[in-house]
Amino acid sequence: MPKHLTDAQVAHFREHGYVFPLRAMDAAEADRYRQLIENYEATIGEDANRSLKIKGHLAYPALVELGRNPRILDAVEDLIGPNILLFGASLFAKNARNPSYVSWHQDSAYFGLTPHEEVTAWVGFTHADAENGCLRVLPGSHTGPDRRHVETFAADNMLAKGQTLTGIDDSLAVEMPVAAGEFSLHHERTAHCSLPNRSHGRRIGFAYFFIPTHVKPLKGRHRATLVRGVDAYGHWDADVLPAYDLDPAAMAQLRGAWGQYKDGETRQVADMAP
Ligand SMILES: O=C(O)CCC(=O)C(=O)O
Repeated sequence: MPKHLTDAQVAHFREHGYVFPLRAMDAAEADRYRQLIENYEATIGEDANRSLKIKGHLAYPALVELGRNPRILDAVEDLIGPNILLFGASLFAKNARNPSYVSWHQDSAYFGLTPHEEVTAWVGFTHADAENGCLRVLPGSHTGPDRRHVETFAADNMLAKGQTLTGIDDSLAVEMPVAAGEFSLHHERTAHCSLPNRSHGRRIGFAYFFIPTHVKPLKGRHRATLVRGVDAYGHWDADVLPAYDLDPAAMAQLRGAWGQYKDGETRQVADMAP
């Protein structure tokens, strides 16, 4: 019997590559996470989107803890089994009345994992809806291969390389609205995007990237954190977790991973030598 999802939700995910909305925490707790992000921005003096990426959760013990939230992990376990690694997390904060958007893309094209069993939990620190630019998915796209992305580096694209899938029929998109404290799940191969925030409020979500322990990196060794069960495979080294807010050792790992990604060392799977 599933732990959080219904049988119908598991079947929906398997067939369509996404499921929502699911409750992780109440709205007041979600608002405390929003405050955390905004306090971080006040401390560093810039938009947190510029730095809380790829391993953004390593900035704060509270963000690592959210990656262990039992309601999120129960739902993830229903899809990928009881032995779970968290290998990354990224902030996606869209300011009010702002042109920033996320183009159609597949996470799998850049995650460099095998086999393809990663599941992303997108957690709303505010509500997200059609007006403020919630996540949109292309149902059934998770069954296809990793497609080549055009790297546009477009100014308002929130993705580091402006990576874009071409030829998607946008009329088939399904919006995934969530309330503050709710989350959605999507498969790494599910094509997804989001439109600009046309509302008067900020839209903030944190995306957590989970894999079963048998999944390994296509190239080299990387770091992850065992968040549930046991790791009988040892494909990953352990993350340097923060002992306190903005712990320099954890921040160095965060910056290293983000730097490697955005400065071009991370290639899309289509461009990787066999
Ligand atoms: O929050 C968004 O608008 C996009 C999120 C995204 O691309 C992801 O969670 O993989």
